[in-house]
Amino acid sequence: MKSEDTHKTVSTRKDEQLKKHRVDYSNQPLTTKQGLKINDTNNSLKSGPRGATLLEDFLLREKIHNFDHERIPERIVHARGSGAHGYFELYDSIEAYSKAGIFTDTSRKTPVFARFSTVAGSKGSTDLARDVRGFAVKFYTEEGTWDLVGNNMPIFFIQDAMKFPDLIHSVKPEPNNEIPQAASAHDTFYDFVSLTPETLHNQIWVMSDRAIPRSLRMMEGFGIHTFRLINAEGKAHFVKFHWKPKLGVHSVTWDEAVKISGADSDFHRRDLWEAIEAGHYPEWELGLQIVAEEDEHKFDFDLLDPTKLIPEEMVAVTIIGKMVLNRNPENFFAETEQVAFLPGNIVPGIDFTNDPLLQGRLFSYRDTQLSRLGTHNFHQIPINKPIAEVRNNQRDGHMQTEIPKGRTAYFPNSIGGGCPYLSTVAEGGFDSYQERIDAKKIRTRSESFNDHFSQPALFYRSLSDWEKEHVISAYSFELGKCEIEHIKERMLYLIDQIDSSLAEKVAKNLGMEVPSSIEKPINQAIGADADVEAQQPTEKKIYLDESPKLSQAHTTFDSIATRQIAVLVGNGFRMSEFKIAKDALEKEGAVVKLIAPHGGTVTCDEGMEHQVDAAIMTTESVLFDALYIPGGKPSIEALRAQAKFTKFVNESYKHCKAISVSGEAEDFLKHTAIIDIREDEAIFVNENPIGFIKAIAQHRNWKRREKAENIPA
Ligand code: HDD
Repeated sequence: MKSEDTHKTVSTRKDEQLKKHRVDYSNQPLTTKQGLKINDTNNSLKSGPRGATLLEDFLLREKIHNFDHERIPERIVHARGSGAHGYFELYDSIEAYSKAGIFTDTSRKTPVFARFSTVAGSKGSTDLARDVRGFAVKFYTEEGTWDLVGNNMPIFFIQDAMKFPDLIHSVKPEPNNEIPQAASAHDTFYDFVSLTPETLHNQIWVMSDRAIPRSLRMMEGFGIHTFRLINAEGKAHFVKFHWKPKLGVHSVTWDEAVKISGADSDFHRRDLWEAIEAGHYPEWELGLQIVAEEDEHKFDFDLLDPTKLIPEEMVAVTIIGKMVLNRNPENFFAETEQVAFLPGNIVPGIDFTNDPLLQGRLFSYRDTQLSRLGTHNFHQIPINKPIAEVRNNQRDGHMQTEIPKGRTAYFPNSIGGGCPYLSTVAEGGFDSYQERIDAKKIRTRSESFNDHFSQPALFYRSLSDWEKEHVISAYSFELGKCEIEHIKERMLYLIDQIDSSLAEKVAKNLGMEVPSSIEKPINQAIGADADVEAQQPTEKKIYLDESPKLSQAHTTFDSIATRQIAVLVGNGFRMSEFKIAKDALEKEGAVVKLIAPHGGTVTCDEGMEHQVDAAIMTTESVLFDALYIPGGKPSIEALRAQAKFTKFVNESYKHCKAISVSGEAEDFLKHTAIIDIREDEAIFVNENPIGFIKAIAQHRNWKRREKAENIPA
């Protein structure tokens, strides 16, 4: 195993390729685009010092012209995103299932570029929107680029790509006034959802904590669709791809999400960037759920239906390798903005299925890059360039940056010696899986896709009590923001089909009754989907009582690495106490930050000056995972003198975070809203840091939540 440090400097083939495109301007003269050195870039060329600017001024024109064209259209969805470079490493060959080099060669370190995103918001919107997160990984494999373009939820809203524009138009800001930004809580979205019951499964996931992750590094990823793996004999297996984060799956509360959006709308982007810069490289293991072709129809749901997951308790996830992200991009636009993911990018050993959502995606992604990146030659942009050699007869067009030699650009040819030539399957030539098809051409939806309620119900049943409470609050918030009564009624009617206790609680918060039936929309011409009553299953299927893997209560709680610990101090804080806590926390990989009444430095009781990480007026408790306050009388007096420190403590308590205090800081706690200092499992008074560390690893003390809810912070 290489050390973490070596990982950072490992030069992968992709990195070598990118290096050729990097430009370094340090110690270099300023020039025009033609390389002409410039002696004034502050003043335009004029007819006299107070005269009009001359058309002749090519320096002015070039500078302004470039500026005028700096922006490209943002992604139609997933516009807000953050990316990083890294690699993928295979633990053991899975040649029984796939012949792909990435899945058979354990000696490889395949370079990757991953981009995480929200879906609905614009490029500059907040990271903490309640939303699905995109989880896209580009593998630069030796046999060609493979893109696994997934999300942090294992299912999707709709079953057929034909409905994607409708889904997105409903969730995006409303077209008349472009309100609300990066939020699903509005009438048009719930109008669509309530008329389209297939959305309900993904919808309830969005109501869960999965939609407000603590960190991009603490979320799962899913390929969602069932794909195929093909082995060297041409035998196929169905597969679903899973990414499992090393740090576990953790989220913030909605109250925090709202406040983080104000305090630091780049919270996730900054967290990813800083973790990589600090050498805490995020890791995910890649897992597979494999299903034999002959078992395709043994499930209570259709494997081709992207609104269904295969519970891990029914088909276990086999871990086969890991992805490590160890390098931040050099330039956001060149890399993170220009990267183009295409679900159609596959390599021999991996193939598609007939999932109708996937089939439509195979068109959309290539197509959209044309309006985003402006040319079909986008594969030549450094971040998109494969490490496998590209040689074909596809020529010309905007921004062709290569100079293909020779007279021929067609196949077959004899003048060019028949080159570039074809490869047999044995030589690595791609060969589509030969699926037998015997069917009528028909525009319809398979009946096997019809059950829209069993899996949302399974999801809800599988959640812990605190997760269920969050779902109830989320529905109440989202529907509470809707203004049109019949939309809320239809939603309550549908939620009732998922779980009647859930519907009742949401209805109570809305001040409404759960309807026992609903009126059909006035205009029946809007399509069969709109007839939600007709889509009710005769009976909800219960193929599992619960699927514990769906709940975040069963995730990993064994590390405090990269957790941000706020330490509140003023001048005169007690160094001996602080040192014990700091050393213990940092030994476990946590990041300790000093927050003081002012910026600059604070002096401890031993006379040493300490750099302040944030003045209290520039920060908020929601940006931290836990709180420690050392003693020292003058320090505590300074904290008590500024109300925001008390708010900081109250809020940390409200959000169920671990809190540790020593010395006189106990008195400070007594002046806050915390009432049960000695009874709370995650509050520590003058204790050694072991318990505090364990409590931070638990992420939150949800047992406190009832008391915490009443804290007016
Ligand atoms: Fe999509 C971007 C994920 C269905 C059309 N999608 C995009 C991105 C992710 C996903 C992560 C951002 C990639 C990046 O970081 O650049 N999309 C999904 C998943 C889906 C899905 C997991 C269902 C399982 N998408 C989907 C459908 C369509 C699209 C059905 C169209 C028929 N998606 C697009 C797009 C985007 C896109 C419009 C916008 C920017 C881009 O492709 O490059 O083509």
